[in-house]
Amino acid sequence: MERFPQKDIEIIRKWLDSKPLITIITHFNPDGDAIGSTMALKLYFEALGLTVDSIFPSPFPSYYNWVPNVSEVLIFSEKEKVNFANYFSEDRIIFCLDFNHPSRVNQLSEFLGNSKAKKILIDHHVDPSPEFDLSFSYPGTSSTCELVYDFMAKFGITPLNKNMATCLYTGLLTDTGGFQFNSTHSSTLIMAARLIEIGINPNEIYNLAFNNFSFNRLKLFGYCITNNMTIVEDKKLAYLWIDRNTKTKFDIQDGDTEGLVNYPLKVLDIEVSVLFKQDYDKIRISFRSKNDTDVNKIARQYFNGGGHVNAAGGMSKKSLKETLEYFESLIPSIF
Ligand SMILES: [Mn+2]
Repeated sequence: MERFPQKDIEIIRKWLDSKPLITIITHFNPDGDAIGSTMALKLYFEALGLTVDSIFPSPFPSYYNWVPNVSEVLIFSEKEKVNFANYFSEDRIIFCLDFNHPSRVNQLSEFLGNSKAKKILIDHHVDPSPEFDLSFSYPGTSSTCELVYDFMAKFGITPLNKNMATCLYTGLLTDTGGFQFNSTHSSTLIMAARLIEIGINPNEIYNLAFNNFSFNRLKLFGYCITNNMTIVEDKKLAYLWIDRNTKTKFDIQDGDTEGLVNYPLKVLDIEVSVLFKQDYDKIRISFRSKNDTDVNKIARQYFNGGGHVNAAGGMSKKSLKETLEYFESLIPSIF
């Protein structure tokens, strides 16, 4: 499928002609792709002389504080909620990056849902909701960063600079798990090559994005793998859980459990991994697979979530114990 058809590019060109204010918003708990795509597009539009406000619905993990210009992002807080209405006014163009449904922006979903502004979706999650004025939804693509890169190439006018390229590479690298997932296509690697030609430092970005643990985070991973993991060998499945006490014990930050769900997959014979995290009012669930087990389908059907074939998220309003029991009851039929 041709991405960003020329007729749609011309529509956006027309919308941007009068130099409207631009809002860029991404999903809550922003990851490397959400952060990278937001910052790259912000820098690009600013290079075109436009004024851009970028918004994260919740704080970003501190280990991404090196992403170029990320300190300029407005981070939603309940206390300042009224001020955030301004960023959704009718005269704006709103770019929605790396999510497929207004509910993914949490407390800002009302503002976004009710906004009369033109809304443009650029995303790679399946089944986007229909309310966007322009929807560039390409599931199967490595990352929203790859799509933003394509958009910039089509839109043209100003070349990519090193900061934009660093932002884009961050999302490309993290959403493919270091170019390991099925979503790593030739287009993904060609893009990576172009970004290296622009002058990014892939080794440095890799270390900043992946080799950035605190000692507590490392110990937490070790603890959970040792004490809180069940292996179902005949199903090639492992699942782990983190309760609030464990979080307190290791004094971990939001985002520090990121990546733990991938560890069981390091075992040759494990093909699906699931992580249950006890939050204040719910259990957050992460699914990963390294074969064709469609965890998106499982997350959607049983755990109010979704995502991609090999990586998805869901949640449960039951207790941790009940959620685990429910999951265990499903194992014989879904795996
Ligand atoms: Mn993404």
